Amino acid sequence: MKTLLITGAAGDVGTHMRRELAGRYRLVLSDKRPLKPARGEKFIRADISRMADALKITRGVDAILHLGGYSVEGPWEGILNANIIGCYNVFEAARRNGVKRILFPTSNHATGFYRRDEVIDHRVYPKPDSRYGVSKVFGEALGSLYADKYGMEVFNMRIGNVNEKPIDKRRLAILFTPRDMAQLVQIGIERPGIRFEIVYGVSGNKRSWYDNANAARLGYRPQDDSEAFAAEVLAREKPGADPIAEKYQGGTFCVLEDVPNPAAPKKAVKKKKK
Ligand code: 15L
Repeated sequence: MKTLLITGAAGDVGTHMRRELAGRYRLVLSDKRPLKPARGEKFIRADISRMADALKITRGVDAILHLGGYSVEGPWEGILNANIIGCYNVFEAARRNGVKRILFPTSNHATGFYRRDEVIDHRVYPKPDSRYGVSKVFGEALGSLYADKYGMEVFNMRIGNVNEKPIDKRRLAILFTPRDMAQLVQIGIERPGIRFEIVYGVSGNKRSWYDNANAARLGYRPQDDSEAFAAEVLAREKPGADPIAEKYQGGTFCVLEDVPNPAAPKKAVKKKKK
């Protein structure tokens, strides 16, 4: 059984992947937040913005699912530390520790400034919609360098929205159910001959704005389609959304400056003295 490191394992997507991949891989988990490992899992608390930590977590693993990082638009410093420095540290530590295969969850926000009436494939030039999107383009470029220069095997998934159901109209196009993600992740780990690939991490959504032929070529057969929820989602969609957000695939990321960081470690709340 292969050993898979999941960084950012305490987050939502990490939690889904732990459940979906349990029993298929020996799971090594890391996060800067605390996490209670289940039976058979190993947890290492680590801050990937420190190279020593990145070296520690990548030792002795067969593949890495690098979920750790800042996952929304936010202040540059947070993105810089987690998604530029942290991402570099994970790739570099993997190289030094002889780990060849990295699965990099890039994002739909790496191409978020393509219009919703366009269909794009894996060969389009990036058009990030946010600092966060730029950091994902950085990760894709870093993976390209490490594949070409050091022979690493890099599987980039431009992830949509990981959820069981679509939460709004935009997500009808980019829903990515946990079981479809687990299928794509397994292709990324198991498929022989990967050097550098970009695929879209989305379910088989009827309203998709991606031509995901590259994922299909590699064997991806999504089981889910957001269409089953379309009527219900559209009925509750409020009119009058921002016209820029409506026009582009990245939605509100195209206009927002800052949203709360879902991965921020919780601050200890001091109890008031009575
Ligand atoms: C992303 O890249 C984010 O990581 C996730 O939190 C969602 O916001 C998703 O995109 C989305 O576009 O819905």
